[in-house]
Amino acid sequence: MEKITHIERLVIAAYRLPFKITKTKKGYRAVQNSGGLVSAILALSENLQKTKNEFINSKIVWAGIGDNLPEVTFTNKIENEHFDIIPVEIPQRTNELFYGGFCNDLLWPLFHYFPTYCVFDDAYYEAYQDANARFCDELIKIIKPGDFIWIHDYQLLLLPEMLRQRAPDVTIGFFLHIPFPSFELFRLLPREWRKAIINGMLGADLLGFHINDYAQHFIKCVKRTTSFECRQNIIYTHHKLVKAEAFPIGIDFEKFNSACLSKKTVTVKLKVKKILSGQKLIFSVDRLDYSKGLLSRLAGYEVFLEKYPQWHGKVMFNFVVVPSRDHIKKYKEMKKEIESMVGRINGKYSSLSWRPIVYQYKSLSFNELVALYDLSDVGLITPLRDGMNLVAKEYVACQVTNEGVLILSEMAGAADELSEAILINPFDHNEMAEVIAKALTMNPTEKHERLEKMKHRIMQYNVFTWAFDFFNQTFDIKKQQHTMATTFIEDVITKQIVSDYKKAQHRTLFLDYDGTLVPFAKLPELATIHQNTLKVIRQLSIDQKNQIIIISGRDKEFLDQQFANTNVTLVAEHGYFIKVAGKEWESTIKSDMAWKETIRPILTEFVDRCNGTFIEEKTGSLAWHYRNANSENAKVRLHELRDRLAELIRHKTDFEILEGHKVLEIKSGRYDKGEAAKSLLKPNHSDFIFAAGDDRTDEFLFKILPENTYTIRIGSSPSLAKYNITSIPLLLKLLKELAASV
Ligand code: GDG
Repeated sequence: MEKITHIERLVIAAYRLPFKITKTKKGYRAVQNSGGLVSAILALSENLQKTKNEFINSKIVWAGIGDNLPEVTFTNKIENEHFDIIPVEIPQRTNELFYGGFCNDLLWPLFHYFPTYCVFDDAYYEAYQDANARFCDELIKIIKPGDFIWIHDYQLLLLPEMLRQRAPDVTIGFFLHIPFPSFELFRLLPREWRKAIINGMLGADLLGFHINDYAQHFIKCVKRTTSFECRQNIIYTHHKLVKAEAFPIGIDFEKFNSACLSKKTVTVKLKVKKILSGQKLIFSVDRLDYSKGLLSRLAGYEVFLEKYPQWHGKVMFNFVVVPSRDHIKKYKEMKKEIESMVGRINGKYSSLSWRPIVYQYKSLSFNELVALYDLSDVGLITPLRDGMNLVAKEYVACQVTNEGVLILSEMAGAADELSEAILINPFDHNEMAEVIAKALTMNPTEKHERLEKMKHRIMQYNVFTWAFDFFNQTFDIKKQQHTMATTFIEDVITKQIVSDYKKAQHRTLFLDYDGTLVPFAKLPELATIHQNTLKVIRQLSIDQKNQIIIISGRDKEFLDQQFANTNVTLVAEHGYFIKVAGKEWESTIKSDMAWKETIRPILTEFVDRCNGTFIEEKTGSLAWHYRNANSENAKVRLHELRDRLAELIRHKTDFEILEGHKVLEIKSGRYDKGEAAKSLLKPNHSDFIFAAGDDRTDEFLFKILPENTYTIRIGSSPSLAKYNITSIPLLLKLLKELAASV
């Protein structure tokens, strides 16, 4: 598959259109909205136009809900210089239950760690499904081959899979702008909703989160909700790979930075300076929301006023709250509480000539915002939980004429990149008071050094890098999907294999044992080889042109019993031991097995805690089998065990975890089936190579074999193997055909 270097058309799907739609004489006209996502995509579109960038070949399409939708239909063309707009119509009542209900009464508080604010209502969920389906219906009408669909945020978690069902080949990226919570929070959702959300998201090719913690939380939720394999950041769903990755959203650094010196901003700054008349300025701006920590911030500032009377009359806190959702009861109450607290603090500390807090409940113009960022001595940004927080980044970009200090909550995603800010716990009011005092007296050199490092970082990874990084990684995962694609073997391929086999003079066949030649049984020792299968293997192995290699995780004694009196080469314990046909067993490595003493007690503990599981001990490994346990219990324990072992592996390198079918095996880290196969393949010797296996241990084998090998994986999992075959009997049929063909 060739490298994708451009996008034919970018289609954004996000809850709200980036514009309010107004009617004009000529038709409908779109007027720009504000907000984090809109700013980001708008900046991207402007940049593409300005630089005549050919990465995206046509105008960006944006599908979303408009503000006065009843008037707007698809027959009305909506003009806009940046986007082609696709309005999605959702009946008002559905929208209330969907957006006001499921999104803002459930997902928003839950994902921001406010479980007590959550409202669980079946009608909300139905509306959420309905709204996502309506987005899907509209998108399906316009999707063309080559489109890149980029879905945004928690309002549309079901949409990726809905689209995938109806347009299987389309490229879908999804980006979540809020945190993804840990499983402890996520599991509060009813089981059915949880599953639907995870499966819904997994319809995408790439899932983007602000920081790695959120991506890891998501992966953990996938593990606990589905049976899909996850390796590092890749999830192996039934038919494709999906990647979950961190992409910290950036800002248009240049735009903010250069605006500090614009004429309009300078005029605002002069006015503000006059009002300040030498006082230090602390500044914050946020939407009205409980996640932003507004009350806690006021409480911290109050402690500061109490502890540091020397600052009275010398500092002013400009506390700007931008109106948002204030028709909702909880928000209305919060607004009241904020206003009463501001009143109380001002009442307590004000003098005739000084007010400690200047509270504004309004939206600022861009130049006012930039002027206040630049002029302030302290940016006090203390959300209780925030996906990223763009304000913090904008604050840093705007430190141009008066360098200030950023105080930032460690609960904001932005804290990962802005580590030179003063990071605080926003619940700790004493700490907040202390750091305000520290920031107000910080020396200019320290301020400058801290800012420079942060500026450099956000200048490099700006909103454009963010978007292009996302696009490029989507292309990468598409390529990987292609490599791992599941192609079921068909008659024509079988015929080709048989014909190549017949022609060949030196053939090598690698055959895994469990799940490939023999079905799984209740106990490993019961999975013995069937006489008919053995007959085929014998037939194959007596052919002088053939080298038959049974390559298995089993121990050597077991393999000796099963393949007694056959002329096959045996590989036991994933390559720890090899017995070339007609010779004796040899171990391939000399390894120190001291780690077993650490692992054995852990596995014993898990056997005690999970009924039906058992340990199998081999020379080079210890295996925990859970095929006979209740699958729900086993799944939970398996995750715990993986976590425990992962913790140990971080400190040790002498063993590794290998996962097979219903077995987790810990083995010495220096060998695998791939290494064993390499040692058995004579370079350029075989003119026909064939390999069959059923689980991820066989992927090591598939990986190292030459390009022209016929590699086959049993089952439908994505694989490095060229082909998948649905069942063991079908593979045996194929082997029989090979044996009979000469
Ligand atoms: C969500 C996530 C994530 C604010 N007040 C004014 C104003 N703004 C602009 C800011 C900034 C944006 O709005 C706010 O972005 P945040 O990131 O701080 O917060 P959310 O709106 O909650 O955004 C958040 C973000 O999505 C992006 O992924 O970072 O975690 O919750 O750009 O400048 N702009 C103007 N006047 C204002 O009064 N002009």
